[in-house]
Amino acid sequence: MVYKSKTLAIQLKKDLVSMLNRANASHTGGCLSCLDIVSVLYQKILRIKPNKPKSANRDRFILSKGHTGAIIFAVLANKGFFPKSWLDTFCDNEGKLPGHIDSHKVPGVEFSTGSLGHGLSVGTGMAMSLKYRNVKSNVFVLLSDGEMNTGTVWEATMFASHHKLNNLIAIVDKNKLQSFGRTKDIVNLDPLSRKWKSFGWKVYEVDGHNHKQLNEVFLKAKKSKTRPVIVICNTIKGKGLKNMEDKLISHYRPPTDEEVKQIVGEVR
Ligand SMILES: Cc1ncc(C[n+]2csc(CCOP(=O)(O)OP(=O)(O)O)c2C)c(N)n1
Repeated sequence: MVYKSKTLAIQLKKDLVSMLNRANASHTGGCLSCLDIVSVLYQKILRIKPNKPKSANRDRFILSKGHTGAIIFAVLANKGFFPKSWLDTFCDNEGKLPGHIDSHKVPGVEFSTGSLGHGLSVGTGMAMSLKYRNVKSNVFVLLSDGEMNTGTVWEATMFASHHKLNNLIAIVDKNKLQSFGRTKDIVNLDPLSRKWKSFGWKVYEVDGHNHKQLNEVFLKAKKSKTRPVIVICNTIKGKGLKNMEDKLISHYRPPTDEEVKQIVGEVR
């Protein structure tokens, strides 16, 4: 079965490498590790409308790992939230799209992030407010593994299970690398799944590049009756660029002209 989200993923990869190369920007690795997750969410799961980005019953998506805003800008442009030409202004001084994700400037962005560790707390508040108002929407928060070294993540984790926020779905892009090394060497998170279970969450673990698994797990997560859900996605930092896969340099280095040519499939 061919998933339409795979077609979107191919386009996103082309747009992403072009954007990062043109802007000479970093965070290639962290964008590529969550590209498949983002493709499945935006193609198959999130209830959102480009012509009504603020509709009351929309699903909310928060990118807690805000340094990888480029991948969300690429998907929002492809979904029609704003013209694709905006992608050519990514990171420009007077451009439409800043380096980190920004809800004040970009239609379809739910919350500005970049200082790591805050997205889950904000998502928890949103989920609680939706429940109080009896709005049947889900809140999805995409976190990086490195940001779980931050204490606020664990406060939100306790709070959400205490309040039985079954409309909250956290997703971890577990690419196992952060800015200065391997997550296991900096502050080890494992056994991650057991930690979240002990905090009262329903936990799923999947291959974060497998669209079938991602689609199925998100559909299951939306049906949770009493508990918040976390989907731990095992991913590869720099996925899809041979010289970057599982390499620390992918955190910093933009795609080269040669890599863009390979991915886009045409001479620029
Ligand atoms: C509070 C905070 N401290 C430091 C940084 C600088 N910083 C940017 S990305 C990053 C870590 C990247 O690793 P990870 O969080 O695992 O993200 P990914 O590998 O998915 O890119 C850091 C420390 C930040 N953005 N926020």
